[in-house]
Amino acid sequence: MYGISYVIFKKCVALISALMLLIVGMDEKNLPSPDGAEVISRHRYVLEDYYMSNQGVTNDGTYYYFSGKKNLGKARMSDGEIFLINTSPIPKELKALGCDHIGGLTCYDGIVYAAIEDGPDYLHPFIVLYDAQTLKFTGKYYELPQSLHIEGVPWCAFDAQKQVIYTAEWSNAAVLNVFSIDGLKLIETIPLSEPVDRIQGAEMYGRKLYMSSDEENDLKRVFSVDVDTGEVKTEFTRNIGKEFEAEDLTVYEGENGPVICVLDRGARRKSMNLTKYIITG
Ligand SMILES: [Ca+2]
Repeated sequence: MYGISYVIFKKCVALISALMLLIVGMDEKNLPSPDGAEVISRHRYVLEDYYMSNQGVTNDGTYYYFSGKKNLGKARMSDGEIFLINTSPIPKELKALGCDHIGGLTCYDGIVYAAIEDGPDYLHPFIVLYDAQTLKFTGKYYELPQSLHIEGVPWCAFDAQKQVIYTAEWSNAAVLNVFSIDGLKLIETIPLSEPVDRIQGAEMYGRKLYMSSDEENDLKRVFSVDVDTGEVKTEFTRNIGKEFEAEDLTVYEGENGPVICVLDRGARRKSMNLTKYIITG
């Protein structure tokens, strides 16, 4: 039996959560429509869930994996509910180097790969591996070349076909960095047809790397890079507004092509939206 104080506490949290969701829902009831895409659903996260989900997102077809700045969360894709968390995922050796920020996530074959950086000088960019089932640290991490990540490592994305991981610089990235899965060794860099700025996260679908940009205007576009040619394209324009902070994205196979799920931090900085888009051209 739960104690009466625990039951009251849980009921209070549920009430505060419902009120916050109501306020955010009213705040955001007239969001502009995207160009070149259609919104198919939006899931909001507040309170504890906000701290588990305000940076990164990836999926394995059954579960979403989220990162907060210092946390990890796992949710069912069927209802979006976070049911498993890890509130101390950064390995202590990396904390000792000043690493205090988990960014974008990607996953493959039961492993969640997290981009983790230090600050304010960004001397130690890492990719850290977690067990997707438990969210526990696997004991494996790899330091990336600092010369390729002078403003940290904001995201990483797995290419299952080539068995490589991509990263890029935060500001006006001119190339994609391509790392082997075995030991995260730099294989090559792919020149981009045009620079991409303030990319918060990315994920592969087909031969395209989809990217979420936190550009400093209202557009908050989703770009793609053809990883075989480096050709950059605007996939769609979200028009979400500059009061939102665009974060990572993830992509899964829908009935008629990719479903692109983009994380945004709300205008009050107290809620997250995971918005699903389908591309309409
Ligand atoms: Ca991602």
